[in-house]
Amino acid sequence: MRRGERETGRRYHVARMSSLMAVTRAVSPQMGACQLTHVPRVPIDVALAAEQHAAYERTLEQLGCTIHRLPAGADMPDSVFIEDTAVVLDEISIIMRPGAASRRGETTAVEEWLKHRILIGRIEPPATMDGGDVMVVGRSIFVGASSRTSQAGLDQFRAIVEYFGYSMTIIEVRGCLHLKSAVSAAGEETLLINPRWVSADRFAEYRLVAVHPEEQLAANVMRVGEDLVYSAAYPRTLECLVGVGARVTTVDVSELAKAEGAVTCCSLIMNSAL
Ligand code: CIR
Repeated sequence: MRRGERETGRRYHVARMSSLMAVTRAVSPQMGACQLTHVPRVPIDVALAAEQHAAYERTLEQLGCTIHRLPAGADMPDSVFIEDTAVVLDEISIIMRPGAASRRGETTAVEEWLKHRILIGRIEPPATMDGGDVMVVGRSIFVGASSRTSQAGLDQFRAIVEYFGYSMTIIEVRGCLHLKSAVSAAGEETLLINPRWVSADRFAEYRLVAVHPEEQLAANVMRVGEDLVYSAAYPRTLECLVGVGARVTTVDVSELAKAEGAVTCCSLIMNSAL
């Protein structure tokens, strides 16, 4: 048997070697008091949200990630949405300064975890930036000028990422919370996009898959190696992704969506070599 193979019943599987890490953060008991901008407040079943989050973590494990779950912060209803606290590149992690004041305390534990593994940069006050506004596709970084990310945040972020040789493009976002609510990478050459919220013209060099018109919230998809993780709530758009050859695993994140979260928000994915 080769390394990575294991026998289950009569069939042999090649187990995915764990080369990725996913940092997650537990669902807060106070999640019902989360920030909301574009969706109405409805009751959240926090126990169900925690179950969905655990199933999301198991999916990431099955796709080859080692999970490191940080505990929920006290009085941090939104801390499960760890993506907004840092942007992890191969060379450096940039600690965000979230646009919502209630979320600023979330970065401390994340920085503490990251600083032992990778060089740290920071968005400094009074600038603000949320990680949900940052889409990395290879050496190209697109950053949303949303209500959470200020011009000073864009300027500071540009100085850091251009130093490391990335290109950075600012994208206007309308009608949704973050850039990655409107467009996200389904591959190195393919983006999933809601053209109502972001201009498709800005991404002319990519193959664009548009969300189904009846699924406006469907533009957030997460890459895990060669696989995609996607919300089960958008079956029509899922068909479009499968139609372009994507290998997609769906997860039920209905309770997290009530807090205006989606799949990318709930983890920081990085190479385990870091
Ligand atoms: C917030 O408004 O900050 C949270 N309730 C949702 C954050 C979702 N994060 C993301 O899309 N990256």
